[in-house]
Amino acid sequence: MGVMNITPDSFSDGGTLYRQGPDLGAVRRRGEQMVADGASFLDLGGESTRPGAEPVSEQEELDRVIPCVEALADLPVTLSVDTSTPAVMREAAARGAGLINDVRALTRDGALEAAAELQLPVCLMHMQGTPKTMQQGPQYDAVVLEVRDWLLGRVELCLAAGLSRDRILLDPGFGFGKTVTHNLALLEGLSALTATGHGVLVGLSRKSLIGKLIGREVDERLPASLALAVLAAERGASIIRTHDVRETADALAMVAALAEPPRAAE
Ligand code: 8Y4
Repeated sequence: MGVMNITPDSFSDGGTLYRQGPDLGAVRRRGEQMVADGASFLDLGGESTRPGAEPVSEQEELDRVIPCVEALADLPVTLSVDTSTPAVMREAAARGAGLINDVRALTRDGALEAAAELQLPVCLMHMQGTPKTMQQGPQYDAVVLEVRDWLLGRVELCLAAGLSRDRILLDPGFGFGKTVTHNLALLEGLSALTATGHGVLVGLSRKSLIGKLIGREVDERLPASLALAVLAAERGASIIRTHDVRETADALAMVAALAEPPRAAE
């Protein structure tokens, strides 16, 4: 899954798809490149969720995301909308989006109902706190179990609202209200999520745990991101969210090739 940030202030990729509004030419080129590089999903986000970021209005989010969905709708890829806002879910779905990626796991007013009505696959991500406050001393007694049980509680609410289980992906939300220790425990315990039978999506690309563990700036985190992607794939993750599609697709192709039965490769 390739990341496309439609925000002026992206810390991870410098806001290159936005200049006083979405730069649709740049969006189209980046989308085509990510598809050529092997993306199965493009994740379009109009809200910055970095620690301390200010919220964006519903109208602003619509103005950022919906033209991009329109600009990319004919590409041979599933368009994912990174949103917690019911109106964005509805408008994006009407223009061909195929996945709702909600870092708030459909907790916003009306989000559960919108997702059920649209019958789109959803990714439910775990976050402790809100983007503004989440990195101020996150605490857990048993992070893996708490994250899993919270997500499974959200799954039950989704099922009760009419979503079908096979369209629900789970994501531990690396970096969202977690210390480095919590993130490492979640990566180590990823099988607790895959064992639920739900597809698991992970986002580790360029994240600050890399900076904290090995002291790399955000633009120097690709090799470490690939190591994490390979580990997550080995531990059963089905979708890897990344800023670097070509490199990640190659790394995952090797994981897949090694998992296949021996054949005459030479
Ligand atoms: C450097 C690189 C600094 C990345 C910060 C970041 C996830 C997600 C994000 C995730 C799902 C981010 C929208 C945060 N992370 N959605 N979204 N899972 N499902 N930060 O892990 O990439 S945005």
